[in-house]
Amino acid sequence: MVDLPRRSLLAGIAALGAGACAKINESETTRSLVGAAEDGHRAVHRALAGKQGLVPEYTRAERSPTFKGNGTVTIANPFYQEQLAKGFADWTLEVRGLVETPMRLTLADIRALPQRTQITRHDCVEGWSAIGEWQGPQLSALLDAAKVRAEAKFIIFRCADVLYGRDYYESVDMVDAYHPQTIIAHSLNGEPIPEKNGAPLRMRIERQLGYKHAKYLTAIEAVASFDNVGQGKGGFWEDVGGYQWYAGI
Ligand SMILES: Nc1nc2c(c(=O)[nH]1)N[C@H]1C(S)=C(S)[C@@H](COP(=O)(O)O)O[C@H]1N2
Ligand SMILES: [Mo]
Repeated sequence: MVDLPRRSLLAGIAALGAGACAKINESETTRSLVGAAEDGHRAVHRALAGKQGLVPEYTRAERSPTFKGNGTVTIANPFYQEQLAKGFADWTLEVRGLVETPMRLTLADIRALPQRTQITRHDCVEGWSAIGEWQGPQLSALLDAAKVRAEAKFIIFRCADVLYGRDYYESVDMVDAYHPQTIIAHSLNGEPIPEKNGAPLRMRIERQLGYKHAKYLTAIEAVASFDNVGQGKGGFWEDVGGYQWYAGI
């Protein structure tokens, strides 16, 4: 594990350049992943939406007055509460697994990266939606800086909360991981993300349903399969509730 100072992370991203994203999106890995999709819905959705299709973005006036908290809304653990009280000064996000350069980033590192702001609609399978303005770096920037290995097929999101006795986690394929609207958000409606919505960092994966948007993010892990991850279905609700792993909208 290397604790990369901010400068080397930024230099790494600059060295890879804007072309790195396009290169990965057009790679054989991505094409064969899409071609080999077992799930019919996923294959059709990918074909219709196109690999880089963007979901609609809204105006500030269209934002919901409140953004509901769902699932875990508070974390009892003393370290979390201490960090919450002091603005997450010692919180870190680890990038690990099948990457050439594992990294550990502070919130300051995350805020210093190029930022994307997007006003999008969150859809929960429980039957509610909310529109919010999210800000943070694209996940693709971190993955490019960490240099994901060719054998990696999925990105796992590890979280700080335990729900019904199990660690919450989620995962996406490389198409969603490198999607331009997939960001690691640190702010909601111009303020640091509140505790109920996943402080200090939560995923926004805009072409997927609500349960994929992992809150209380602690680590991002590149893997080749779900064999040794949770119960093997790629996510908390997939493991315990029989939810679909591919939750494309
Ligand atoms: N770590 C973690 N992430 C999570 C959940 C959770 O309980 N824990 N709930 C999921 C569900 S079902 C939804 S709809 C959204 C809710 O996000 P919100 O609390 O900001 O509304 O977070 C998702 N991500
Ligand atoms: Mo949800």
